[in-house]
Formats: sequence, structure tokens, C-alpha cells
Amino acid sequence: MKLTPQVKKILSWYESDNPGTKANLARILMTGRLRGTGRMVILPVDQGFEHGPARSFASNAAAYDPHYLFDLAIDAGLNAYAAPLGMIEAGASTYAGCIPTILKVNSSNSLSTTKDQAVTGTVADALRLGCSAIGFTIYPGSEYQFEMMEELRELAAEAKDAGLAVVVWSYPRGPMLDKVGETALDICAYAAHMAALMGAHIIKVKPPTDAISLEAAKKTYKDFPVEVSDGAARIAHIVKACFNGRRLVVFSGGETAGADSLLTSARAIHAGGGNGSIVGRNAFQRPREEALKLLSDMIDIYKGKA
Ligand code: FBP
Repeated sequence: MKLTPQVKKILSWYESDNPGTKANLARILMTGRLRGTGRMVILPVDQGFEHGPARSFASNAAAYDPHYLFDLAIDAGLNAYAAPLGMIEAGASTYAGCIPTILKVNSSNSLSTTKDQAVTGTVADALRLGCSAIGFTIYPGSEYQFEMMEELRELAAEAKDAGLAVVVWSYPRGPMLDKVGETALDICAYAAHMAALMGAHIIKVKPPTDAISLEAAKKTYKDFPVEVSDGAARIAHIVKACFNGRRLVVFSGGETAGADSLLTSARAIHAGGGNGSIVGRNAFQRPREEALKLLSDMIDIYKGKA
């Protein structure tokens, strides 16, 4: 496989990584319809943990079957498929080598009252299952944020030693953040930057809103304004927070919504220089043909065709 100049350039930004990690990043970047472009669309399916099985799969019961999810990611021409241990294990032989996988190694659930995640997978699991990366969530702002960051430090070091890439979901939540604060532009940028500082190769955040939430940051944003009403400018601000674009950043899809809102969000991500989308519910909760069409339309946007 010949790497494109764009992928070579991206790999050069990861100056400390060994060839194994770079090869795994290249696998993700060189797979699917967006291969070679530096853009990505990834399917994440950990919502069974996060929200429970019925809330995740009842609206499209075919998605209860882990093989359906692998097929969806492959047939849509996505870059990678991310899921917790059991879900990856359930398709590991059938789909070995078919699509890069990201093993989600920590998980939360809706029965918990604390903003924390349990470690539910290991680097050894990721290697045994042929995954390209581990995925780990941190909740900046939670009472458990420091323990989560310390867990990430250990797992990320182990993953990098083993030649895997590290994908960090950075979702601000906790006592000092209200619902607006969780997706406010300044807080999203802060969360993305912390993931970069923790050594993430790929950073995943929610698309930021136009709110500026942290009291201590308001003066700075007043003195150095961001065009918050413009979606692309908000994305560009997050890209800057990811080492001025030297770290890959992708944006999540959120609850299932109209196709138009997802495509608008993809256009903003594309125009703002983000690296793509990681879309779960909006993909697997739709009937398969509809999901394939929506994912194809998103990919066209990232190819600059739409
Ligand atoms: P979605 O596209 O379904 O939003 O998936 C992205 C994701 O990060 C999942 O990996 C995770 O399960 C979910 O969002 C968490 O969502 P929330 O923070 O809203 O509970």
C-alpha cells in the first residue's frame, strides 16, 4: 500500500511514535472511501453500555447483532469500527482484517450515578483481537477526572509500546458543568486540548455550540473573539486546540436526528479543517439502506464533492 502525501504528512506529526503505531494510524487513514484523504468516518458502538440495549438498538432491531454493525461499517466504506470487548470479540474471526478496529477499553453505564468509567478491556485484548487502537473516555470536570486521566496515562503508554494508536473520547461533564457547559465552545476546546496533552493520536469531542461557559475564560474570548455563530469557525477553533491541527480530531454524531442536521454538521467540520465524524446512533438506529445513504452523503462532503 502506497501512502498518500497527506497521510505521510499526518504521520510526520506523531514524532515520538514507533513504526507499529504509525502503521496502525496509517491503516485507519488508508481504509474505506476516505482512504488517503486525511479525513475519516468511524462507526462507534458502545451505546449498549452507555445507554442500554433497548435505547440503542430497539429502533433498528437488526443492530442487536454485532455482525450487522461490522457489516455496516465495512459496506459503508468507513475508516474504522470502535466497540467494547464483547462486541469486537463477537465478530473477531469473521471480520479479521476486514476493517481497522478500535477497542473501547473503558465504559460507563446509565445505572451509575457517578461520572466515571470502568476499565473494561486491556491492551492485550486489543492485540489479541487485531485492533489498530485502543479507545478511552475521559470526563474532564468530573469528580473522577484525575483517576481517569491516570488510567489513560498507563493504558496509553502500554498501547504505544505495543504499537497501537490511542483514541480519546473527551467529554466534559461533572458538578461545575451544566448541560450548556458540556458542549460550550471554550469547554470543548479545553477538553480536546487536554486529550492532546495526554498523548492521544485521535481526539473525539462533541460538536461545540456557540456558548462560552467557563467564567475565567470569558475575558480572553472577549479580547480574542471567535466567530461563534459560524459552525466552521467553531470547528477551526477546536482544531487549533488540537496542537494547531497536528492531532487528528473527529466529532461525534449525538442522538439520532434528521439527516440534514448531520450533513450540516459534516459540512462545518469539513470547512473548519476537522478530520471527520464518529457517528453511532445516527447510523445504526436507521434502517440499513438509509444509514448507508447518509454515511455516503457524509463521505461525499469530506471528499469535497458535496
Ligand atoms: P453517537 O454518534 O451515537 O453520539 O456516538 C458517539 C458517542 O461518543 C458514543 O461512543 C458514546 O456511547 C456516546 O456518544 C455517548 O453519548 P452521551 O455522552 O450523549 O451519553
